[in-house]
Amino acid sequence: MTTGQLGETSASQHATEPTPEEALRLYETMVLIRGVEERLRDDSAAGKLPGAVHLYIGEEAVAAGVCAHLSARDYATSTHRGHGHFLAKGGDVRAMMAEIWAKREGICRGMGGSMHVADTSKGILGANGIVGAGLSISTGAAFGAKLDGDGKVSVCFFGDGASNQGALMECLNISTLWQLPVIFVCENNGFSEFTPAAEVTAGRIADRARAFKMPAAEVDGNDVTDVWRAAGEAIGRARDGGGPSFIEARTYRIQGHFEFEAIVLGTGRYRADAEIDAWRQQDPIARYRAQLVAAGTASAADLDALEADVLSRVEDAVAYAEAGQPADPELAETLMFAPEEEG
Ligand SMILES: Cc1ncc(C[n+]2csc(CCOP(=O)(O)OP(=O)(O)O)c2C)c(N)n1
Repeated sequence: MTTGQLGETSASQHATEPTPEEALRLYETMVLIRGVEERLRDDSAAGKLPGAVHLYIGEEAVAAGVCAHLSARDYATSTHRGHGHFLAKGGDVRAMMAEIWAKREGICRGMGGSMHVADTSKGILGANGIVGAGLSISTGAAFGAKLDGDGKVSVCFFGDGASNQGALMECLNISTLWQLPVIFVCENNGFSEFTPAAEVTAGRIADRARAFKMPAAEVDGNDVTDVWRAAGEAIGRARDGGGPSFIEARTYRIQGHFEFEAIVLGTGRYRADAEIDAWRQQDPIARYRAQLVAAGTASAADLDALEADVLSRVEDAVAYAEAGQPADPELAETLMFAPEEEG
């Protein structure tokens, strides 16, 4: 984490290192997200999925590091690239997989699909196909949390592209003015669809928050400990009534904007293979695995066993989704509108 950038006002106690148990949970969360995303990548390529998927491969440390500090009572809003946020926030992998496969057993009964996975019972306010829509939803949830007065917080994940939406300014303004318990987490993966951030995004994204005197940190989004530390500080401050914070996590999207982007791009290219390869060397999971082994937190064999266990959960989720019943289109009306009240 770049030091000295978070505000001085935090009254909360926050640890600077995860305990061994917390460290293994961070690793497990990242491995679960990666396992799901790689399986979706393969099933998408095989033509098995009913729609497009936007994958989070390479960005897992952000969701894992932030959500490790949240409970089901807290809120989180997500993006069109939302599987990782859903899983890190405690969403059920079977129910998410069935949703992506458009099955009745899905978390939204198969009517939402990949870009709308949500589970309000766990504070997962939803992935969202509208870029930047989570900003206002999260800020509203934080307002509700503040009125409840019971220490809940709201986290908003959004991309560098979304940081150019006007709604960000409105939300930075009102959350500062009303000292709302919201944490804005910008996942700066360098691209908005096929446009490099440098072509459409002026200045440093975190500076937008600093203009409101909001505590802002810029972290290595491929270093789960760095993310975890900044998030712990920001979330602790919000829980203690210290108001909003902003975290810009610098990371990289290894997969395309969405699977099948090659069909849209044809022979067009928007990034070099060498750039992707360079970022593969910064893989957040491989980096953390090496650190855990070097620190003696776990042996390579322990981590192999953990990975095998997680992958069997992914296989189980796919089998569950495949065996499910197709979504019922008749539900569209009843799920969309509240029933008319009698009299
Ligand atoms: C309001 C709105 N404008 C445009 C789009 C089309 N669109 C979908 S994803 C995307 C790029 C978003 O980039 P970013 O916020 O950086 O997220 P990333 O895909 O990099 O995770 C755009 C422009 C949209 N879905 N919604």
